[in-house]
Amino acid sequence: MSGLKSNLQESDSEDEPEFLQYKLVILGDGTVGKTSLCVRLCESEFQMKYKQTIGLDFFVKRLELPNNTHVALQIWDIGGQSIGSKMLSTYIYGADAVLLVYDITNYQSFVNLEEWYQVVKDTFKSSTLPYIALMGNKTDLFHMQAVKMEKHNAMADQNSLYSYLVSAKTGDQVFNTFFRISADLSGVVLTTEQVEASQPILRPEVVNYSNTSSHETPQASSASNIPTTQPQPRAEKPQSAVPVSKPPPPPAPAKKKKCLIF
Ligand SMILES: Nc1nc2c(ncn2[C@@H]2O[C@H](COP(=O)(O)OP(=O)(O)OP(=O)(O)O)[C@@H](O)[C@H]2O)c(=O)[nH]1
Ligand SMILES: [Mg+2]
Repeated sequence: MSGLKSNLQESDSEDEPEFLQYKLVILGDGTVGKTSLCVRLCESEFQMKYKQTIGLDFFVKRLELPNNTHVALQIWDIGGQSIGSKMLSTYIYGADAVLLVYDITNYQSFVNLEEWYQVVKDTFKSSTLPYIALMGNKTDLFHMQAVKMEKHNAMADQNSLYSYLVSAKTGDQVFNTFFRISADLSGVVLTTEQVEASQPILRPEVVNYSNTSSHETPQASSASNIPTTQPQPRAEKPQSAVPVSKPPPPPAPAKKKKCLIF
């Protein structure tokens, strides 16, 4: 009996590792780079060739946070064609976090996030919404930016969304964004140094643009969307510490879940 008691006391100890699991759902139009983000995060790779996700795909990413906290992210990569599917709400159901991803060079993919976001709100109805982030991908194509940062920031602010800019191609901000999301979900407070240290060193890649396919150089949806002025100061720093805009208040009580997939 005393052995049991001491074991219980030990498991409450601060030094004891904690294993947590979260369901993270990635939504957004086709070709915005959802699968590429998952592959970059989980396999440290990037494919130029587009392979459409039919239905959905799964990825698992394990991260170690400070304070001996181990997180397993169970990532649901939803195909962009699922927007009209009756299954979509089922996929979103029970998510701890939802990433609304758009392509910064494709204005329509940003506009269409309203529709994806609406499905999330409809799925959770009156219950508390999960952690939701607005994520602009393809920052390596910043020179072809079609979504003004004012628009990005306005959507994030108006809906109290977390806000990130990443590049699945170069890997810029990918790992530390997911590191930060994991910490936010777990209630672990990170210093800027810890976030920056979490980003692996990225090897520069020489790109032969004469061989690039249409997917590598998507066109801005209309000339009027191409920014004519410099982005706002905070928007000019997509390479800096994530998130790019002031985060909304922390999501309703950080959910701690015992992990089943370690
Ligand atoms: N330049 C650039 N291209 C990218 C980036 N991320 C993805 N791509 C390219 O964009 C295309 C679409 O990427 P996917 O990851 O398959 O897009 P998806 O959102 O999963 O698309 P669906 O499966 O149809 O929903 C591919 O050709 C990728 O190589 C990026 O950060 N930069
Ligand atoms: Mg995909």
